[in-house]
Order: sequence, then C-alpha cells, then structure tokens
Amino acid sequence: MIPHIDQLLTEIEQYTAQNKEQLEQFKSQYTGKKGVLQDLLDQIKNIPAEQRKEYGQQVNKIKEAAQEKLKALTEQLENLQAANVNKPHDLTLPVIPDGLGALHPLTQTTRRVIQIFERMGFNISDGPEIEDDWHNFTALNFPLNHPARDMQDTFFISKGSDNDMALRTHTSSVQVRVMEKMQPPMRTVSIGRVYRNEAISVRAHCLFHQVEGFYVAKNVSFKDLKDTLYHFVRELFGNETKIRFRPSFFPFTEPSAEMDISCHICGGKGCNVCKHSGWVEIGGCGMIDPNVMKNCNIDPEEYTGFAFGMGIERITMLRNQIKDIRLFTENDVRFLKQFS
Ligand code: 2NM
Repeated sequence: MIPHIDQLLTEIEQYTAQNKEQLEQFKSQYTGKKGVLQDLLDQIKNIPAEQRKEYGQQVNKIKEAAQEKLKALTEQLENLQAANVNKPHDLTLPVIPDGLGALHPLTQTTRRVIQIFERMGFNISDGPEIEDDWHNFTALNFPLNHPARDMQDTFFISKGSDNDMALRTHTSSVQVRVMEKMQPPMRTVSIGRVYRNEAISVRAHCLFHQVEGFYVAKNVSFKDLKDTLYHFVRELFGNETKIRFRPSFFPFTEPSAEMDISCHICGGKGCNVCKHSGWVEIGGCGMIDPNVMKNCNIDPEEYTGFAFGMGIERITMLRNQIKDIRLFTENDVRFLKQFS
C-alpha cells in the first residue's frame, strides 16, 4: 500500500541524534508540518475508499514509530546534557595560551633605578603632584622672575591667590619636603610624574617622569657625587660606560653640571643615537645651594650635599633605542609587547 513503508520504518528506527539540532532535524523530517507523516495524511484523499482502512493503519504505524523515536531521542539528549553538567573539568587538557602582559617599559626602568639606589643606601621618598609655590620654586632658590614660574612653562591650578598651586615641574619638591622633615645624614631618591607646559614632540612631553636624589651629610663632596653617579650608570648601562661632566647652571645647585655617558650603542665611536659625538646627555647634578639648605633649616656651615636629576623617559629611550617619547603614552600593544 505505502510502497516504501518498511524502508521508512527502518530509517526512523535507526535515526540517532547527538544534539538539539539533529533532534529538530528529525522533527521537521518526520513529525513536523511539512514532514513525511503530514504528507502521507494529505494523500489519503487520493486513496480508493476500499484501501483507506489499510492505508490508515500503515500511516498510524509510522506515526507511532516516529513518536516513540522522538520520545527516546529527547530522553537520550536530556541524559547526555545532565551527564555533561555533572562532569568535572578535565584538568589534563592542554592550556590554551593567553597573551601574557608585561610591565610598562617606564615601570621597568623605574624599578631598576630604585633597586640600584637602594643598594647604595638611599631610601625612596614620595610627595604630592599638586605642589605649592614654596616647595616647587621658592625653597629651591628660584628667583621671583625666573622663567619657570611663567604660565608658559608651568601648569598652574590657581595663580594669583595667596597660595599658588601648580602641577610640580620637577620632583625636587619632594626633596625639599624630606629635607624639612629629616635630619642629616640623609640620602633619598624620588621618582614620579612631573608636568611642563610644553608642546608635545618626538623629544618632549607635557607629562614625563623624573628621578631625583640627594645626599646630605658632613663633608659630602663633588667626588661623592661623581662616584655615586658613575656607579649608577655602570649598573644601568654596563661596566664599560664612561661618564663626563659639563659645567651648567641650576637655581638649586652650585656648582652645577650636566652629565653625559659614553654612547652605549657605538661605545663612543659615533653613531646616530649620539649624533656622532660619542656621548649622550643623561641628566643634571650639582652641590646643593646653601640657600636651599637654609630654606629647609639645615645649617650649610655644618653640612653639605649633592643632588641630581634624570628623566626616566630619556633613560628608557637610551636603554631601548626608542626614538619617540610619545610611544610611552599611546599604549600601542605592538610597542608594549616588545618589552615582555
Ligand atoms: C637636577 C639637577 C641638579 C636637584 C636638586 C635637588 C634639591 F632639592 F636637593 F635641591 N633635588 N634635585 C637637582 C640638581 C636636580 O635635575 C636636572
């Protein structure tokens, strides 16, 4: 009557479903509105009346088989899902590697610099980034008409009021706070953000990081300054590094010097990094001006001290041959990944 009834029944009998999609597939193929069963029922009107009974019995047989199968498949899937939920994670499976982060290059330099100075007996000090006029300028012997006090160079929070507040332009302000509080002998290093009202370029940024330090005790000399910085640059750039000092001027030190190191890229022979001079500038230094000592209630007749300052960005650019200071704040993963 239904010519392929045995084949249909076998198909239904043998159908398996591993997932929801395959179960849905079974429904639409056999029991759904456009499925085989509905098709057979639709055809009943074409069957001669005397054969309809037998035809109906066959359709019923298929219907029962399909419904039974559907029930079995549904149960099977539910059991499978329940088993999966209760199954513990397989801890022996290999790990899917996840991209590991790295410390920012400036953080790496900062930590190394701190490590070197701590080993020499310096402690680490910290202070506010919003500073008053006294700690950022006056105590440091900046005359009232000094250009650094100008709006062009300094970001002021409030200007003209009784108590000018500004974003610190150097970490020397921290050194003043330490000198005010402590008694010699003292040696400290402070590292942190400083702000200058400058146009951003390849070499300059309005936000950068400084490391500054000082040592105040009895009989501290310029030789102590040279020894300390010489040791520092050899630790940071390698034992072959040479150092030289050029006379300079800062309001807070007298005498003052700018400090160069032999170019660690070409070893002093001359290259692009040192602009063929064999030397690269790395910071400033000097003997703390007696006026600064007095401002911090330290007797300059009894004590002397040296101080120095360097840019963390500058050091990092030299260490890693980075050509553009703006890369530090762009957070381009391709740049940062190179320091893992
Ligand atoms: C520099 C250069 C020379 C400096 C001076 C002081 C203080 F507070 F002790 F007087 N701190 N840092 C100093 C001296 C900083 O940076 C280029």
